[in-house]
Amino acid sequence: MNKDTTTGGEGHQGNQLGTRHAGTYRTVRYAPERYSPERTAARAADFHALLDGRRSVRHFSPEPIADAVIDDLVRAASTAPSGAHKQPWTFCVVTDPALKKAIREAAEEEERENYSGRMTPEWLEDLAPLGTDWRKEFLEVAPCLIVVFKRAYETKPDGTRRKNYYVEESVGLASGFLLAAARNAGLVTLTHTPSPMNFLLRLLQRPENERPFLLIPIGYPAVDCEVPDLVRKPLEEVMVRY
Ligand code: IYR
Repeated sequence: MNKDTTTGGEGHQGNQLGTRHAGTYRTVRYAPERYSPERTAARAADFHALLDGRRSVRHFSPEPIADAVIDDLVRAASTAPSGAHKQPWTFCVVTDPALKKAIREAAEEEERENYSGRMTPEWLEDLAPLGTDWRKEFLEVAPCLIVVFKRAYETKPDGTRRKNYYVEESVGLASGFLLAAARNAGLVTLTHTPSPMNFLLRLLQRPENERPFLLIPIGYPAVDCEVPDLVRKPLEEVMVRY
């Protein structure tokens, strides 16, 4: 985002006089931890190493995850910056086997169509090295599915709508935080995007203002879990210094 939307500041909406309206944040002193240059370098390197060990996993162990752990992962995700601090996301946590099965069946139905015609030959060629196909067994095996919904607007108690801002950016950031939090806890995830995802609105009975954004199976890896031996771009290919 090109603006820091996490802080309060002068409210200007709906008040031409520019006075502070009710709901304007008071400010509090902010002095986050500061480290020595050595500690800073070590922490930066350690965090990179932690995230570099994250892999998208398609082979899960069915071992359950404690509810309190999921709660903290979602709390961590929900700390992400968001447009006007609207936090335009809902994290639906699915552990019920019958619901996971229904989600798998609906996702596989869409994916069967995708792999047998809806995806372009170029797309299929790009996916071939990953070995993915329409089968989504992991949606039933993983102990927990977190379905991230984006909220286009909020409905006030009087029924009027108030729009959210930078919804894609905000929900993308929150989802990234969720993946990083899971990795930090020793859990593995998959960013799964069955397409179209409207069946999730129906199965999870979400309100009109929500649209599915990502489906994230989460758990421990299967004992025989394997991942493609992929290589990440070196720094020179992803960074330009000016
Ligand atoms: N959503 C499909 C296809 C797919 C697309 C991309 I881009 C990937 O990186 C992986 C899969 C599926 O989940 O199989």
